[in-house]
Formats: sequence, structure tokens, C-alpha cells
Amino acid sequence: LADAVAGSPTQRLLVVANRLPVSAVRRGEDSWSLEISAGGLVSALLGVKEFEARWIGWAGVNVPDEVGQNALTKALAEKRCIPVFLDEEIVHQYYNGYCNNILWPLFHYLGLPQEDRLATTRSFQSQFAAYKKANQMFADVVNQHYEEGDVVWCHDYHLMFLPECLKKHNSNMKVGWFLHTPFPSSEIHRTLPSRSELLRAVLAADLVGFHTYDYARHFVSACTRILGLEGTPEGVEDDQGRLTRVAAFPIGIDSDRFIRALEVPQVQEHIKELMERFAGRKCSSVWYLVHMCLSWDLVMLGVDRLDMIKGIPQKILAFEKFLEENPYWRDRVVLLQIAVPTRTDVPEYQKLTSQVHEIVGRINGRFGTLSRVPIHHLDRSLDFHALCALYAVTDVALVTSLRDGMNLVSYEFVACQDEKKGVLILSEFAGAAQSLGAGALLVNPWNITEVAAAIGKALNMSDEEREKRHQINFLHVTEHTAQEWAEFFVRPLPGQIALESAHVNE
Ligand code: ADQ
Repeated sequence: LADAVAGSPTQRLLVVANRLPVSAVRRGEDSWSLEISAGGLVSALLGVKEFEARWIGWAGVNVPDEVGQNALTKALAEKRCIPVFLDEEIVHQYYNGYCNNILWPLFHYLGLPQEDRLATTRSFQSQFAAYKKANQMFADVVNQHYEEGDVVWCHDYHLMFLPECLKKHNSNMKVGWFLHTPFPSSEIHRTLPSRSELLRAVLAADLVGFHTYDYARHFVSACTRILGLEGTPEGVEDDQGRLTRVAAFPIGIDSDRFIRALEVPQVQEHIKELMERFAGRKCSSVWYLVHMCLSWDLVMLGVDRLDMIKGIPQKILAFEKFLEENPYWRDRVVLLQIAVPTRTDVPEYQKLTSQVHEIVGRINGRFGTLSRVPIHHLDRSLDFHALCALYAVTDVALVTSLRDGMNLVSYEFVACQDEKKGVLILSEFAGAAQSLGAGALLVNPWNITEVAAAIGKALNMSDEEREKRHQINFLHVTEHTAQEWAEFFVRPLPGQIALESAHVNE
């Protein structure tokens, strides 16, 4: 992170997100070890040299004692990170409750919790109160560290109240808010009991950004229909004529990081070994995986967090249908599905894990042989180099999200495919469909027959067509990077500079 301030920064930027981009592990009463977890946001801001960025967020651990808090604050300061300390009860109500049990499914069109409507309604009030309280706690930390002229960039559905909390304290503060998930149709947003309060809180920002034009349009519609406000070509105007600018800022990846990784000797060596199919050779578990895949003719890959929105069961069922209808391919193609478990303490997620295991077991029982199974499913995360090598040796990537704000996996796959020019099968409900749709095979993930047909098309595609499709997407991924995204969003904030990106007009 310290690299992000290289050069001669002219503008201080406070990036506020629920989680800091570091994992903290307590080693003693007053000692902590920190590891940077490089996500899309971190790599995006690493590339933005003209801003001096500081991060404000929760470190993901409960630190009840003052000694621990002081030590962690000091350790984080070296990484330009500032912690917000949340206790267990707040985390339970705000993070597990309102954020992940209510907003996350709702914004992905999965509706409000259904199990016990009465219990949900009662807990809804306390979770919403905790959500507001937590947002105020983030605001308090921002206010402590804010200096005149700073730009404050708030991130995601966890912090929809933050713009309002900040502006109430200091109306001159320049505040932007960006949503990483979809913003659903106003008809969906209308079902949320706190629909108006949330919209008003977000509108306190100067600039509101989304991955796609459609999400921005949905947001403007929600404001006009639910709040009765005026939608303008620039955004939304409130009762007093104050304008909140609303626009689409599609995120990208640090494509160079992926392309450079393919040149790393360790990765190169392993890709070469894979290509030569050193079957049976002893190697570390991760590399074994890649070797194993290469003993098949063609490799299909899925990389997702194990979340309902990623459509993993639908993907696997579509693969089953494909094998059912195409006996020729049964021992010629393998699907490797890497799924990092998330929220493992939540019953719905546990149910999803068992469901996926059950389907994979059934299909492998049905189409496997003594020496081969058609699906390799791993519940684990891969390190960066292993991920790049896998992307590079894959023939077809399958992204079948039921809804997804953008989906960075599709971008990462394209960045690593300049040799192989593999095919991307991409859900039309991922934001990425709007940017990579021209080169990908777009599918409705709910339509298993259609996805199975797309698998057949991808595996049989001519070299010429693969190359053509890949070039379109590779150009997009390498030109529209995470750095460009961050610059486009932050640049207009300090002044009243006109937006270059898509405007929203109903
Ligand atoms: P996510 O829902 O996490 O992000 P995505 O955009 O695909 O989804 O990013 C996932 C990241 O995690 C990728 O960088 C990927 O490489 C990594 N990852 C996933 N599985 C992995 C595995 N098994 N091993 C190692 N790494 C793995 C949210 C929104 C998205 C939006 C992003 C950014 O839900 O829609 O694109 O934020 O705004």
C-alpha cells in the first residue's frame, strides 16, 4: 500500500471499506502480524499514483482490550491503514445480519429472508439499528483523520449510511460512494423496509458509482419512484435542488500483474511441465492439480467464492447435461471447479456446500471410470501463481453467476489466455457481460440446456473464431484496468469537473 503513494501525490484519499485490505493475527498481548490481502480494490489503488491513499475499515478481528487496540492501530499505521473496532454483537447484527443476510441476497435478486417472517421482521429492526450504528462508527474514525481537502471514497453495501453521517458532520467534505454488487430493479428495492432511508443516505454523497449503466439506472429509478425525486441526465436532484451525480464506472483488473505472473520462472516451468504431461510426477498439491487436469484433452475451469449468487450447482448440472448428450466428450474433458468457502457458519451456505458435493458425487459416479472422474471440485483457495497457471492452461472458463456486480474472474481468465485463446462462457447476469459480452459466449445460467449447448460450442469452436473472440476481450481487459477505474471515479470528486463516463438518464 505504501507504494500507492510513490511519485508526487497531490490529493489525499481516504478509502473506507468494511474490511481493511490486511488480515491481522494476534501474536501476543501487544503484537500483531499483518498480511496484505490483495483484492481488486487494493490493486486498483496501488496503480493510482496521483493520490495518497489511506484505508479505513474493520480488521476482521474482535479486539476488546485497549492494549491490543493500541498495538494493532500502530502496526496498521505502517501500512497506511486505520482500524474501526467493532465488537462481536455489532458484527453479528450489522455484518452477519443486515449486510449479509438482508442486503446481499436482496441486491442479488434472492429476496428478503423467508424462513420465519415474524422473527425476521423483529430482528430486522435491531439489525438495521446496528447497521446505522456501525456506519456512524466508521464515520467517527473518518472524522478523526479527515483533513481539509481530502476526498473520501466509501465502498459497497456495508456503508450506505456513511455518506449521510459524513455530510452531517461536515457538508464540505467531498464524498463518493461506489457499489460493488448489482443495484437491483426498483421493484426489488421497494420490498426493503428501510428502502427510503438508505436511498437518502446514499444521496448525501457527491458522486455515486456503479459497475454498469443498468445498475445506475435502477438506482435513479428507485430514487424517482420511491422518494419522488427528480432524475436528471447527471443523476438525482433532491427537494432543495442539490444534485447527486450518478454514473457507471466499470471496474477492471491490474492486467499487467497477471500477464507478468505468466513470465515468472516457477509458473513458466510448471506450465511447460503441464504441456508435456509429466503424468505421475510427484509435485506439490497445487501443481499436482494442474498436472492432473492436463492428462485430459481439454480443461474447463470454474473459480468462485462458494456463494449462492455464483450459480455453482447450475453450472455443474449443465456440465452433466452436456456429458449426457455428448458421449464422445465423456473421457476427453474435465471440469475443475475451485470454490473458496465463505460464511461457513451460516446454515444456508453449509447447505449449498453439501448440495454441490452431492451433485458432483452423483455425476462422477455416473460418468467416471476407475482412472478418471469428469469433475474435480475443490473447496479451497489457490495462491496467485497457481491461479494464473490454471487460467493459462484452461480451454474453457465457465462463469455462471446468477447475479454478479461485475465478476473479476472472467477478466483474470482473459488476461492469462493470450497464448491459448480459450473461450469464456459468461452469464448474462454478471456485470462483466456488458464489457466482455462481445468476445464471450453469453448464457442464461438458469437455462441448463442453453449452458450445455454453449459448452459444446466452446469445445468445438474453430481456432479462428477463438482467436477473434479472445482478441476483443483481451483488448478490453488490458485497456480498461483497475487503475483507470479508480482514477475515473476519484478525479471528478475534488472539483466540479464534468464526468466523462456514462451518464444516467431515465
Ligand atoms: P466477488 O463476489 O468476490 O467480488 P469476483 O469479482 O469474481 O467476485 O472476485 C473474486 C476474486 O477472488 C478474484 O480476484 C478471484 O481471483 C479471487 N478468487 C475467487 N476464488 C478463488 C480461489 N478459489 N482461489 C483464489 N482466489 C480466488 C465482489 C462482487 C463482484 C465484483 C467485485 C469487485 O461480488 O461482482 O466484481 O466485488 O467489484
